[in-house]
Amino acid sequence: MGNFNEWHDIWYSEYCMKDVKLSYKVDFLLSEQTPFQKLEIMRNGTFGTFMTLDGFVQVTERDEFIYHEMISHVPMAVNPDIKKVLIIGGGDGGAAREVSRYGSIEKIDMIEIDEAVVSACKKYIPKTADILSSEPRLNLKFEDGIAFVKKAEGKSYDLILVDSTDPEPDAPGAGLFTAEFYGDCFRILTDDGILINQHESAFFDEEREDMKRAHKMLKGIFPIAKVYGFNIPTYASGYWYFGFASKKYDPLIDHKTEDWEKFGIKTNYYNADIHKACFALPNYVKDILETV
Ligand code: AG3
Repeated sequence: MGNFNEWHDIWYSEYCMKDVKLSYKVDFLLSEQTPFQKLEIMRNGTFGTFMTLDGFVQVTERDEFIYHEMISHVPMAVNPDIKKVLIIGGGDGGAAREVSRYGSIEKIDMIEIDEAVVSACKKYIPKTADILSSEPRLNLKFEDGIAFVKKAEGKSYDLILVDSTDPEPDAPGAGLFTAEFYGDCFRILTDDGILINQHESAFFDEEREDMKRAHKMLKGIFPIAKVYGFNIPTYASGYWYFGFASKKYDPLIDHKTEDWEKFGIKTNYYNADIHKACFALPNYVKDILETV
């Protein structure tokens, strides 16, 4: 008789298309229906502990640094004087952790709709979530980000990071991919303001449509609206994008390499060459974005 565990296994699969999936051999740590979404925490030998929301991987211990460095250091290297930061979503804490590394940032308001995400990440993924208990400049509120930006004061933030889920119908992320929401972000950003948003991906059909829609809306609202990419193994196709929208800064013309180096922040993915390169887009992506 062999060891029983060698004779069965449990796999989590995420579908990229109806006929394409990415699977991980897992142990389940948590499976919960919150008031907003299905929250699951699993463990995989290669990627470590990871969280899915409504069946989509959000954060894994192994590759989260890529996403969180890219969402925060790119805007900080364009405007190193950013003082007031707003994070919408980001319940795992990874974005908050990266912006907290700047001693020059004075306040970080974080608006997460789902308290259960924060509790689960504090328990299972302290690598990203520990900061949520220890950072004095952080004001974490559990409320709807859409309602928050609607009532926030004009020109009150230098940087907004929209660290959202996908815009699946009726999911909490859907309202964060609307012209109304981006319009409110524009209003509450200072004249130096920058908006970075989770911008989906260009390869598979569904994400491509979401990406086009987001780009079209941002281009209609902000004088500067670009997208930049990064390699992330656990999101469908392995390559994902952020939007960079601002009132006056161009992410390449206004890239302040030396000022950023002075912060002395050690990174594992982001650097000045990556900053320049990530805005270079393959032709098929240029074509997609030009048609909007
Ligand atoms: N937020 C979600 C990124 C997109 C995931 N989508 C997907 N896998 N289809 C990431 C949260 C990290 N703080």
